Parts: sequence; C-alpha cells; structure tokens
Amino acid sequence: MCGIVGAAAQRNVTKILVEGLKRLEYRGYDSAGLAVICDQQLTLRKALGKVAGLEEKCIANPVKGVVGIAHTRWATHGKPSELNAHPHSSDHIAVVHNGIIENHAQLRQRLRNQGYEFVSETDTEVISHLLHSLYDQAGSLREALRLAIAEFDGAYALGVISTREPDTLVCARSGSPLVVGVGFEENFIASDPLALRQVTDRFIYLEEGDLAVVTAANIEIFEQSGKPVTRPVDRITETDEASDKGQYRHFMLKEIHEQTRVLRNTLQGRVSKTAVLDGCFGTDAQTIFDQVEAVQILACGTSYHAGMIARYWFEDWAGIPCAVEVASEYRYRKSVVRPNTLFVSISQSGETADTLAALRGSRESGYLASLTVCNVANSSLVRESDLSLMTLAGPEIGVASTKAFTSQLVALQLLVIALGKRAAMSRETEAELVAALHQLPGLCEQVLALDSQIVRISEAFTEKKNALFLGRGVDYPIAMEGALKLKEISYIHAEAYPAGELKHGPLALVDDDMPVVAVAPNNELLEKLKSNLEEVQARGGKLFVFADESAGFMNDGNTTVFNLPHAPLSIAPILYTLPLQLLAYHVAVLKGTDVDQPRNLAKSVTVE
Ligand code: HGA
Repeated sequence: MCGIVGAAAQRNVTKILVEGLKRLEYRGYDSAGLAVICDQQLTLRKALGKVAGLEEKCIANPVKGVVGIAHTRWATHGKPSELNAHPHSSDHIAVVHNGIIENHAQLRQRLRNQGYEFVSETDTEVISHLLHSLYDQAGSLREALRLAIAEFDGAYALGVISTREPDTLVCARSGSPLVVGVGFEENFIASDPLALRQVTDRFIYLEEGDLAVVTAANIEIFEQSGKPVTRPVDRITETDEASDKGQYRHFMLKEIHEQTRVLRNTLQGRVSKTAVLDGCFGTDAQTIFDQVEAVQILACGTSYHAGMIARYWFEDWAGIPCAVEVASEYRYRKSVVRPNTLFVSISQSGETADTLAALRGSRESGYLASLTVCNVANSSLVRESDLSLMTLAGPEIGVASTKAFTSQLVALQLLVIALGKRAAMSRETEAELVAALHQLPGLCEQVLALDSQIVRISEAFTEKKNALFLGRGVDYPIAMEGALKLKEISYIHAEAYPAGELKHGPLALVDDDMPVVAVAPNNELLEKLKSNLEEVQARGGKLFVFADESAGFMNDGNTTVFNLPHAPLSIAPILYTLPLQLLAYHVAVLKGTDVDQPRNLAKSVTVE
C-alpha cells in the first residue's frame, strides 16, 4: 500500500527519496510526492500517477534538501489527484502518512473552527494542521507529534518535518509498519526496508506506539509511554535481487518461474527423507503442538485460499478440526473458541491490517497460542505471534501473489504433518506426504516447461467478459485462486464454483461465450467432476480442462485438455496452481494490462 521514505543527511536527499519510492512502487500506487528542507525553506513536489512523473518534475525543476520525506499513495480518503497526494503541509510542517485516521471528520471540524483551511479531501491533512496547532505550545516537533497521536483513532505510520527544526525528521507508528535505516552520518525512515537497500543494510524495526527522532547524527526512540528505549539494529543479509526483473518481461513471470527454487527453499532443513523436523517451528513449538486439538485459520485474499486448502488437509490427513475465515469478517464478530485451539494467520507481508487486527483481537479469546505463516521476517505478524513458519519465497514484487501462495501451501503441509502426527496421522502417512513434497520441485519444473502451450489457450480468453472456474474438494480453492488471478490482472470477471454447485445457479450463465476452466487431478472426485463438466458441454460452454494425464479427457471442438504430469494427490493442488497463474499472466499480457501493478490494487494491504 502507501509507501513512506524519509532521510536526514549531510547531502542532497532528493535522489535517495525518489529511488526509495521507486522501490516501493511495485505495490501499486496512484500518486507520489516529496518535501525537503533547504535554507529553512520547505519545498514540495507532487505528481499524479507513477513515481517517474515525480522524478521528471524534480529534474525539470530541481529540488535540494538535506532532510526530506516522500510518499507513494494508494488512496483511501479522497480520489487519486495531485492535491490529495502526500506530503500534506501546514505552514512550516509537512507530513506523510500511511493508514487511516478514523476520527478525521471530528478533527477536521475542530481545526476548521480554529481557522484552518483544508485543500485536500484526505484524512491525512488533519495531521499536518493538528501538528501546526500544537507546535507552539509543545515547543518541539517531537512533543507536538506525541500530543497529536494521542488524539488519533485508527492506524498510522507518520513521517514529519518542520522548517523550525531543519535537521530533524520525526516519525511514529501504530498499526502500520515503519523502520529506521541506520547509515553512516545519515539516517533514514521507510515503511519497508526494501526502499532503503541502496543506502543501508542496517534497520531498526519500530514497535507499536513507538515515536522516533531522527537526525543525520542521531536516532532517539521513545515507547508509547514516552520513555526512551533502545531497539535492536538488524542487518539484512538477503541480496537485492528482488528489485531486478532479470530476463523476464514482468516480475510476475519471474516469480512464477522462481517457484521450483522457492519451494525447495521452503522445504530445506525442515524435512528429512521421511519426516517433518519439529525443530523448524522453534523451541516453544513442541509443548504447544502437543496440546493442539483444533485450528482456526485467518487470512485475506490469496492467503485465505491457502487457508481453505489447509482445512481439507487438517481434517482429512490429521483428523484435526479446522475452521477458516477471512480476517476482515472474523475480527468484527463474536466467535466461540474451542479449548486448545491454535490460531494460525497467513500473510505474505506480515502486515495485512485485517489479519493483524484479528491476531491482536484474539489475545483475549482463549486461544492456546498463535502461529503465523509469513514471508517477511521481522514483520508485525511474525513479531506478535507466539510461533512463526517463514515461507522463504523471497521478496514478491508482482501485486498478484504467485510464489508466496505456493510456498504457503508447502509451509502449511509441514504444519499439518507436524500437528497430524500428534493426532490421527500414522508414521507411514507422514512418510508418504514427505516423499511427495520431495518430488514437488521437480514436478513444478515440468509443469512450468508447458508455458508455451498455455500461451496458445490464453488467446481464447482475451475477448471474453466472464469466465467460470470449477473444481471439487481441495481443488475448489485452487479454482478460486485461478479466478482471482485472472480478475486481478486481466480485469475479466471470473468466478469460481465447486463443480457440484453448478446446477444450483451458475449453469444459467453457461453458453458458447463462456470459457469454463476445470481443475481435474485424478482423485476420488474425478468421475463426479466429469459429470459436472458434461453439464457444461451440453450447454455449449467452452471447456478448458487442466487434467492429470491419466484422467482420460479428450480434446474436441468445445473441449481443450491440458495434460499435467501424474503426481501424488497430496501435492496436486500446488502443481495445478501453476498453469492457472500462467493462464492469467498470458491473458493479461495479450490484453496489455499493467501486469505487475494492476489498477486499483496494492501489495501489502496495510489499511483496513
Ligand atoms: N488515508 C491516506 C493514506 C492511505 C494509505 O495508507 N494507503 O495505503 C490517504 O488516503 O491519503
């Protein structure tokens, strides 16, 4: 979502700010802006659209400053426009903000009564005016920010500068992530360390409620109570390869093809030839796992689909009752927690606002413990959960999740097995499941090699307005994920249905203009699925079947069969995801959409 970058240095920071924004831009933004202080003057530049537009403005009309803040916006309050772009200023103060100030209307009214004029429609502008109104009485930017945040309901990560303190950058976080980048005689802030990898590899992760005062020479951090605290400095050793597309045309395609390696990474050191190694969940896991009698999974979007699949695995293989819910619904309802239930959250970024809120809300609900399946070490979900299992997919840049999803499925299988062997799962079943996992990377490679065949079928979708995805059992959530991918990047309306439900409604939509995609491994539901697909054929629907080579589907005028190598059924959902990702990708490329940054969407959804 929105990105924040800030710098306090002894050199011109404009380039650092713009480069930082570019590194965050993959998450999908609508506008960008920056503010720097030079010779006691505040200079702002804003542009609608991509960061390149802001960069052009900064080249055409150069800006210089040794202290500055910058922002890429994904609008929540007020349309994407130059006026609504951040930073928002109030006389000597400028502010960038990620999150939502929920009580902005009351604050706005109060500030209006005090004579402040608002030029934007954003919730953020109340922050700049409130800080201005408090500054004189507070005597410092730090104190003004402390007083201001006491008035906010909602979520924020904030970066603030003032010409009255031209060497200082103050920042604070609550509900949205923020890090301080530690440099040599220069320091930085950002909503994601990725933004600052060109200037430092040392980071301080601010905790909830922290406020920091950052200058080129110094970093002071204060916890919510106002007491100074020391937070550890972490060194990021991971290479910076994520910011490079390499030989690929889009990050999404690169990430799809990385899956063979990524899934191998996710397994490495966590499984022997025949068993899951308990140690991979951390030392506290043993005692917790021994007590688990049920699992509640919370997630959003693609991660929710991973959770839906894991539910089949928990109940089928492990005999452990499992419920799955989207976090944005769960967090606002009363739920009944069975004794000894493990709370499992799934999120690529570890900052998904609704999932994080569900975790925080769960603390008083009587869960046994919390575990997160996550791709970003040091993220809020990882830090706030009792246990974590990292997916090791590496940074995912494409907004539409691919490698993060399949690595979540692998991580979830490890969890199901680790818990299952304490419940109904036999050693033989564990050994079978682990043997299948070992085959997975090789099979992924074979499936990805079929890419050119998928390019051919994708042409059949480009002119369509709608598509239907069908699956049964554990393959139904795979169909949902396939439909979501197509929607996200090609903007074709796509719906997924459990194939058995077809006749209860969606069959009415099927005609020769409706492509119907089916996920058909050779499992115990294959014959049932075939009957459902007959119903589609009988109505003239165009079928595209992704099937096990032994499933016995035949190509004909209305049916295109795409054979996948025969694979153990336990890993089939993971394998069948790959052609659906490729299908969505190629349809989007043919349609000419912005594949890595689809319209209206953003990566790492840090607002509610
Ligand atoms: N509410 C602010 C910031 C939005 C945001 O954090 N998006 O991710 C705005 O609408 O400008």
